[in-house]
Amino acid sequence: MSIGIGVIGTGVMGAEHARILRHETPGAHLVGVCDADAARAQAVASGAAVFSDPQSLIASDRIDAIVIASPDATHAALTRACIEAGKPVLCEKPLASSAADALDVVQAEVVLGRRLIQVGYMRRFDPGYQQIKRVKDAGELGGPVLLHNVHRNVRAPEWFNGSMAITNSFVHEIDISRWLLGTEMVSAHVEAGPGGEPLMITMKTDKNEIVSTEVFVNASYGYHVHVELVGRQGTVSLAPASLTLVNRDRAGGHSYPDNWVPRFEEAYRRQMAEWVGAVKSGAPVGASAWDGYVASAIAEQISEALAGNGETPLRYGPRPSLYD
Ligand code: ISE
Repeated sequence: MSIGIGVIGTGVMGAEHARILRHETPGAHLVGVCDADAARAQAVASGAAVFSDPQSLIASDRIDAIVIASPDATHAALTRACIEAGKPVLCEKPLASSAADALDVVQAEVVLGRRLIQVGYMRRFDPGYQQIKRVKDAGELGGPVLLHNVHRNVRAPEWFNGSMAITNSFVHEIDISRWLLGTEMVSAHVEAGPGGEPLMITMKTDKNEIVSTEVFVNASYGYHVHVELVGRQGTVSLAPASLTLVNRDRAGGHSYPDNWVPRFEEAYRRQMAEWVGAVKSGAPVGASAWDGYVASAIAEQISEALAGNGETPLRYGPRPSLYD
């Protein structure tokens, strides 16, 4: 049976999810889309239905599961509406724009007693990150002591405001670092460079590992994400994510994409395929609502620290057994 999917939000990510669903996801089909900009929704629908509002899309009996890719501030209310309708969701990160709203989503799922939410922390499906996790879990490097992350964008998206370098960009490193190391973050320190960026964020885990991250959302030269895991007997890092090396103008090297869509193309494709598989089997994969809450809670506390003295212990509520 093919799963009928609705996509809420048809900006950069909604359009990409719709494309992947239409052309690259066996076992699912795009039923309809909706967006505050009706013309944009129409362009992405190309033949699928265009719903006038998210509520009617969620309620449609032709739609079995929903992808949420609307602005960050709408995620929590829309995921709660999907939980009320009993429909599975792949929600773009972050799960919510505040820790309190993310916790409301977790609580709604706990009341339901069933996991319906997967948060779109797609790096968990990237072949490079997966290989790093395999090497680390096999114990080939000895115990991990340090994880260095680099997160550089060409320029901040035009819709960035306030502390979105933390709540929208750095949340990726919070999630992937927790996933790679399998430990929980307990404290953080943040500093900003001249004029406010880049940000340098250092977290400590409950096993005393150090997680350092540079977040530079106006780095100009290309979209560049990097990580190196340092163990007591060796290190493993991502290789340049380029298929070719070009020699030209007396220089040689690999190229960088303009943004995250080409860089994480394979991760987005695998994420969608595995989510559709999970919808069918009922066995969840990827980042849970709890993971989404922890990422947003840490991001919020680090944003507050940036406005203060830069240091913060990290606190979150107890994890419900639904997420064990
Ligand atoms: C964007 O929203 C993403 O999710 C990208 O993966 C990230 O690298 C970028 O910094 C965010 O703004």
